[in-house]
Amino acid sequence: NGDSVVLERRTQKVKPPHMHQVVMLNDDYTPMEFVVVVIQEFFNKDRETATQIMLKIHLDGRGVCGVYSRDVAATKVDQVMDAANKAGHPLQCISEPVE
Ligand code: NFA
Repeated sequence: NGDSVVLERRTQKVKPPHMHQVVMLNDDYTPMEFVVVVIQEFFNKDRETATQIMLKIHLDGRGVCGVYSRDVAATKVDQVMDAANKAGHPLQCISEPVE
C-alpha cells in the first residue's frame, strides 16, 4: 500500500566490563607449596601452571593469577587473603584494573 513504514533500528550498546587482574605479591615467608595450592584452588589452574605462576611471583615480586570482572576479582582476593590469614601466612593479594 501507499503508507510509509519507518523501521527504526535501535542498536543495543553493551559496554564491555572493565576487567580486573588479581595480582599476588611475593614475600619471604609464605611456603611455595601453599602458594601453588592456593593458585590451583582459587584460580582453577592445573599444578604445572600454578607452579609457573608461583615461580614468576617469587622471581619478579608479583604475578597475575587471573583476570575477571571487578566483583569476581574482589571475591578472589577475599578468598586468598582468608586462606592465608587462617594458615598464618603473610601472603598478599590485590586486584587492579587491567592496563
Ligand atoms: N618467596 C616465598 C619463599 O621463598 C615463596 C612465595 C612465592 C611467596 C610467591 C609468595 C608468593 N618461600
